[in-house]
Amino acid sequence: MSRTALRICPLCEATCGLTLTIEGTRVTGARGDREDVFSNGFICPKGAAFGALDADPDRLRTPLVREDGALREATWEEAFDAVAAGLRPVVERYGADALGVVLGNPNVHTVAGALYPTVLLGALRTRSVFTASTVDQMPKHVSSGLLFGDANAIPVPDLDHTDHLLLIGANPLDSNGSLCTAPDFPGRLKALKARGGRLTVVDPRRTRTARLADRHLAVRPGTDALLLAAMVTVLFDEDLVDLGDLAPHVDGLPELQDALRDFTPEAVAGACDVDASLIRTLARELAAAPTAAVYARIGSCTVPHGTLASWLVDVLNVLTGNLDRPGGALFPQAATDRTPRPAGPGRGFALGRWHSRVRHLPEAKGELPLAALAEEIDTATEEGEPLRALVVIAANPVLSAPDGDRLDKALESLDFMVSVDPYLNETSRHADVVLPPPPPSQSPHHDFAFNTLAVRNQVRYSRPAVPLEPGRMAETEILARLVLAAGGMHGADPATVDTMVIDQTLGKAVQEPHSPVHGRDPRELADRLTGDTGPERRLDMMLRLGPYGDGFGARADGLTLARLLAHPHGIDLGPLRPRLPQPLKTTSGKVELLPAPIAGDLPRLRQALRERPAGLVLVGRRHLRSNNSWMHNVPALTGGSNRCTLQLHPEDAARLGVRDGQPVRVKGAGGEVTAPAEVTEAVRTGVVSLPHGWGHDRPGVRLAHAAGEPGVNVNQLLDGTLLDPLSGNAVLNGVPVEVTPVPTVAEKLASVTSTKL
Ligand SMILES: Nc1nc2c(c(=O)[nH]1)N[C@H]1C(S)=C(S)[C@@H](COP(=O)(O)OP(=O)(O)OC[C@H]3O[C@@H](n4cnc5c(=O)[nH]c(N)nc54)[C@H](O)[C@@H]3O)O[C@H]1N2
Ligand SMILES: Nc1nc2c(c(=O)[nH]1)N[C@H]1C(S)=C(S)[C@@H](COP(=O)(O)OP(=O)(O)OC[C@H]3O[C@@H](n4cnc5c(=O)[nH]c(N)nc54)[C@H](O)[C@@H]3O)O[C@H]1N2
Ligand code: SF4
Ligand SMILES: [Mo]
Repeated sequence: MSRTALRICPLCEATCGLTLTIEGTRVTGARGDREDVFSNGFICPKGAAFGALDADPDRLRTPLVREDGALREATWEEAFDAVAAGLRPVVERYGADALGVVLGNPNVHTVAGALYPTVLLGALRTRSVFTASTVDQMPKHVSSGLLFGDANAIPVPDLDHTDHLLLIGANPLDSNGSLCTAPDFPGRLKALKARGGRLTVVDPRRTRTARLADRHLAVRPGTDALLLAAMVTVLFDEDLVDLGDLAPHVDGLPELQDALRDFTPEAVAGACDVDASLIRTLARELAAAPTAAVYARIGSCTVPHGTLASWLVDVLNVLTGNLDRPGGALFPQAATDRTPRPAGPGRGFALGRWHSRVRHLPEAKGELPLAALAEEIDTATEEGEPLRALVVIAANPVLSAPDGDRLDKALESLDFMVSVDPYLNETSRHADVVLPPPPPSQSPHHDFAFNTLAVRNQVRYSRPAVPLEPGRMAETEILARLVLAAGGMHGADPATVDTMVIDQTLGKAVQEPHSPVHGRDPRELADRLTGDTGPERRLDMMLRLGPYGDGFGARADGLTLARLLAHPHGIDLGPLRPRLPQPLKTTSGKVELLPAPIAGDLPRLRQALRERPAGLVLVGRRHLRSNNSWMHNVPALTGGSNRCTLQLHPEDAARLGVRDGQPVRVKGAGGEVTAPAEVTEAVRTGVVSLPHGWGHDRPGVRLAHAAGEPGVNVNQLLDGTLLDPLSGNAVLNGVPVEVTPVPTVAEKLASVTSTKL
């Protein structure tokens, strides 16, 4: 007999509601939940493959522990004993910073990843923290930190209401959106066009998103900051700046105008490879639209001027009066956000409070660049101990970060490593202990992170669709036990971690004058919490303290976990609404248009005016049926156009003597790889494209299907030296490479024969 269960899809940022068909304990089908308040039935091929991904036979079922050099299956007790015995001596002997923590992307897709890593970092007090953010969106955090005083205050384009969307370096038709949570992003873009709105796409590739656009600019990779700076000068020069209602909340307008004066359309046109007149048109169109939003993603962040580009995106939103207004770019308000404090000056955002040991790279948001992880392990300096041990949670940096070969060796040299990962893959195979989370059907789901980035305020929660299999441990419990084992409290009841967080949070809340629970007894509040598990009680607490919460009885119809559970398709909380000045936490209490670190980085941008790469540059791409490094093991999601090929333009192919399908050698600063050529007009001339997350041919990896077509690791072309200096973000796009055809066997034979003759 089959039944159905609702489950929010954790496979990308779109957070679609799914209806799973379940037979026994197995998910046999997945379709879009038409009644979901946010996704209204949308589903993509990944969501449809939920069952196959969930039941992947290569998912680990028990913990693994290294014994005599080899990993063997173990009990949870043995595994956590080994974790405590492996980590504690390192901390005690070499200090907190000798133990590093690496957090990967799936942490933003799990309840466990949202609730426990912060507790872990608090317990460990290590400064050796590395996450996927520094191969992704750290430039956006830094720009938001500097502009708004809060690194997590990221304005989101009002997709459903805007008249004009300028979309830069993003391909939501394949990625389904990022830092802009919008189930059915493709449908929302089509609706924008259907209501007479305009879509402009800036991307060196003619992506599926670009094909939908009214205008597509194939910019030269890495030059968006120049393009956007020139748009700003046009707005000033043509008197198109109009802050509207924002004016009282903005500081630094004259200084901004002055700082960007040199970046005229004519000055940047050559570097960007975009006509000056077209740049003027872009600026005029943006200013003329009744409402407009500038939105940029990976292609604007993972480049040498990532922070400047991210900053200029919001500068343009401000100058056209579109920040914080419907139809523009607004700050969402999630149900689990903290109680908004009254508007007013805040503490501001500090960068570089400490530095990495080897290259002295500044921290950003408490993190060091992931591109520096290998050297922090393999390089001794006089300043301190190298990393001796690592806790890796949901991260596969051997494939995701620059120079995987070096990192591969470095991981091998560690005293101890623990991975929380469902697979034995390129990274986790180095672990001394692997702690596998259960498959998603057995885990609860709430989008703590993505609701703060969603195009509509809403709240949804799914309980596990299937009970935990015998022998499984919930990922929330795995991480709670990890906190205890790493923090010197091995063996304590994992529930104490949740109790501790609840006590601390409520203890603080009752002291805050703006909190709905000000002055109340925290123990009385804790007793009122509902939920079957510690994490559910924490969710209940956050909902009740949050902006829509019941304030523990203070607001009769406010949100609680119980109320959310009564609405299995979610609760709609309305469209995005203006919130300024409340979200601002700068020391001035205003939007600071020209923060000092940004001004300090402008000379480097000025230099870029003169830079023109002579050879080819590499960019990445994503495929709809894939996700970073971990989805190549499901037959339904592989094959067809989802292949690790080097795309290049027919003119470049002809010049290099490369034929479609022929193997080509790609060489970068960090190494070389060989991949089949795909000759296509989808990339502009001078640009080649290779996707990331491939290269599943290392020994010890247990990914049977992926190993059949392993692909190559694009990040081996990087040596980790190219970074955006303000954010420490790795440069993954616009990287210089050399491409040469590899002669086929027949061609080699022919050349041998001809020399003989
Ligand atoms: N060249 C190039 N490199 C890139 C990018 C690029 O565009 N170009 N993109 C970058 C970006 S944006 C990102 S976010 C990173 C992503 O890189 P990573 O942070 O490494 O993330 P993933 O590859 O998505 O998955 C990491 C690990 O999580 C595991 N995992 C999957 N589900 C779960 C779960 O429920 N729990 C746990 N504990 N583990 C789970 C997977 O098995 C995998 O080992 O890659 C970056 N690397
Ligand atoms: N199917 C699928 N979905 C995913 C993922 C996945 O791997 N597969 N990964 C998820 C993750 S972790 C993230 S962060 C998001 C990313 O979401 P997106 O940012 O939408 O992802 P991409 O498809 O990499 O789009 C980046 C685009 O930037 C272009 N580009 C490269 N260099 C430049 C440049 O210098 N300037 C400009 N203007 N454009 C440039 C590339 O050609 C590419 O089309 O996707 C998420 N969703
Ligand atoms: S778009 Fe993303 S969230 Fe929606 S079904 Fe596809 S993978 Fe899941
Ligand atoms: Mo990402």
